[in-house]
Amino acid sequence: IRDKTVLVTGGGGFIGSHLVEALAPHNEVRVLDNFSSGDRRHLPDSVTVVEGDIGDPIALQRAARGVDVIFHHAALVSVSRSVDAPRRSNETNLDASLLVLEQARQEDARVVVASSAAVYGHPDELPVSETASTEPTSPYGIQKLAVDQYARRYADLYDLETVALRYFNAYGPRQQGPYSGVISTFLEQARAGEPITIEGDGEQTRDFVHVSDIVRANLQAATTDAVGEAYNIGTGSRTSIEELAETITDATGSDSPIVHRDSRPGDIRHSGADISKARRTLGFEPRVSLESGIQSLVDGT
Ligand code: UD2
Repeated sequence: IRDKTVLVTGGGGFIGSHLVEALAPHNEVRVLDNFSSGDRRHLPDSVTVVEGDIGDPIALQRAARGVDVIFHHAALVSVSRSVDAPRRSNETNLDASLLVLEQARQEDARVVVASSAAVYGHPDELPVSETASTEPTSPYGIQKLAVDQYARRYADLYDLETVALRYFNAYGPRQQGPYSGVISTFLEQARAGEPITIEGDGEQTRDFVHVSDIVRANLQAATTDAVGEAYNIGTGSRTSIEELAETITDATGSDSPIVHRDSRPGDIRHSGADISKARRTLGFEPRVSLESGIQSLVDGT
């Protein structure tokens, strides 16, 4: 997209900051972030930063004034924290998302919301399509499902242009910290020469999607005519955690041993996206294979 005024909530975060980078050269970009986990240093100078909570209506109003599109990426992304503190995560992930949708109504702005594979819980089919049943297994998943459904209903009820993108397992540069996902954990362990910790037997599978592919899906969602819809965003292929551990030791040349621990309570066994709807409707095509995505993380390119 070009020559638009856009707001990226959570623009200092992992996915948000990559999206900002893609938007900034051709658009007027605003970021609303409290930098609780995001980082200001990832933002280009041309971006207008509003520092504040996503749940603060005044900050949101200021950040959203006159925008054409809102990309809503501000969230508490930790599934385990949502289990420990469901109300706290609900405030940020659901209550604040409703504020964003309401603000978008005020501005008549399109909204692209970050939904998640977590809406499916234990998928009843593989690969899982958007019409599969949704039975989230965590407060986080419940919150994402509610946002996803609100987005759809705001399109019907108020004629708002909304799109929900259901991300599978995102990875890429700048993903870090305790809730960051298995790829960044394994890479850190491999680099430090520490044991690579597989939880359970390692036969569980995930659909790992590179953040640059997620960014392109967002740009496509910003212009599609097919609004009021949710789209799976993954690659369509699954990798076991065992295979992942081997790919990472190979790519890093690490001599870290691979060890097994207890599996995570409630862990999803298999997760993989049917992306035919996003392909057909958004023109979405993932470009980064897991091998090349990991290689570029290792090389720092
Ligand atoms: C991902 C998302 C989560 C939610 C969920 C939906 C991330 C970081 N999280 O959770 O937000 O959308 O999907 O289903 O993308 N593992 C190990 N060793 C480790 C760390 C993890 O074996 O040191 C295993 C873990 O037990 C799991 C798999 O790797 O089986 C993936 O774990 P994760 O935390 O990266 O992501 P996931 O799928 O639980």
